[in-house]
Parts: sequence; structure tokens; C-alpha cells
Amino acid sequence: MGACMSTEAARRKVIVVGLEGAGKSSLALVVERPGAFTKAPATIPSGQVSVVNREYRGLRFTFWDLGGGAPLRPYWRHHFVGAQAVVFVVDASAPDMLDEAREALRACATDDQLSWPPFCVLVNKADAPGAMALSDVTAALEVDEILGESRQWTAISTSTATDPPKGIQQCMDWLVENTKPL
Ligand SMILES: Nc1nc2c(ncn2[C@@H]2O[C@H](COP(=O)(O)OP(=O)(O)OP(=O)(O)O)[C@@H](O)[C@H]2O)c(=O)[nH]1
Ligand SMILES: [Mg+2]
Repeated sequence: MGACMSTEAARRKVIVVGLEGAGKSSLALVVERPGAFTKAPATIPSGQVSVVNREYRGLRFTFWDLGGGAPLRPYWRHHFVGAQAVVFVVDASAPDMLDEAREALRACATDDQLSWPPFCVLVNKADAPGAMALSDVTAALEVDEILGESRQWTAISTSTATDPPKGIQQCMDWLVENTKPL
């Protein structure tokens, strides 16, 4: 495993996008330091980008946590080059933001640089009062239509506010199994 870790073939660049407040930075913290949090970590709205690393099942993941505020979204694409997967985080407890989230998802999926990478849609804040069901969120996001049949994708119900966190290991396992070296 040590030898594997040191090779280029073990590296995975994962772009983490989604609207402001969806839970991207919380996810990044929980992924970086598993077991360190018993509820969603306190965060502040992100600036353009922060990067966290995590070694998992023989792979070396780099998660690019991109700030989701509207003025920041035009800059997302400057970080897309070399991405091997996209994690798109959506807040299941914010139904009034779903239309905007759908258009942000569409913009990513139709970007030339992201024409092939697999997408993992995290329907986050599953713990929150009034959180919508996974299937209702994916229907509202039109995930089937936007990500289509030719690309690998999945949708996972997640929460970083439960102990242990919900769906995060499933996300990591999916990334191991559905990403490949460039
Ligand atoms: N209940 C609940 N709250 C969460 C969860 N994940 C994140 N939060 C909270 O939601 C707020 C926003 O989380 P962030 O991780 O900063 O969101 P973000 O997507 O990075 O937001 P930007 O950096 O502005 O794009 C914080 O108060 C988190 O503690 C979750 O799974 N459940
Ligand atoms: Mg953030």
C-alpha cells in the first residue's frame, strides 16, 4: 500500500461544488479527520478554494472545496482541469434553493472539462428538520436528465451532523470504485 500511495496512479482529484451553505466545507473537514467531529463542524462561508487530503483504501484523494456563493461560482471552472470526480453537495433542508442548485449542477455537467468525470451527488443535511427525501431532491434536481445514462453517477443521502456521519463512507467507497487514473 505504501508503494501504491506514492505513485501518480493512486492520486485522485475531486472537485466539491454546490451552493453556499450546502455543507461542502463540513464534508471536507469530516473526510479529512474522520471521527474528530460529533456534529457538523462550525464553518464560515468559504472563499474561493481550500484543499484537503485524505488517503483511503490505497488512494490519495485531494478534495477541492470550492466556495458556493453566487459571486464565486464563475470561478469554479478554473479548478476543473484534471478533475477525476465531482462531488455535488445539495442541502436537503432548503427546498427553495433547489432550482438554483439544479442550474449549478447543469453548468458543471455541461462544462467541457467535466464531460466525463463521475458525479457523486450528496443530498446533505438528512438529519435536519424537514429534510426532503433523497428521491424528491434528485427529482427536483433533474439528476437523471442532467447526468444522463452515459456518465457514471450516484446520489447518496448524507449528514455530517450525526455521530457517526451518515453516507460519508459510502461516498468514499463509491469514489474508490468509480474513479480512475488520468
Ligand atoms: N444539520 C446539518 N447541518 C449541517 C450539515 N452539514 C453542514 N451543516 C451546517 O451548515 C452550515 C454550512 O456548512 P458549510 O460546510 O460551511 O457549507 P458550504 O457548502 O461549505 O458553504 P460555502 O462555503 O458558503 O459554499 C454550517 O453551519 C454547518 O455546520 C449537516 O449534515 N446537517
Ligand atoms: Mg465552504
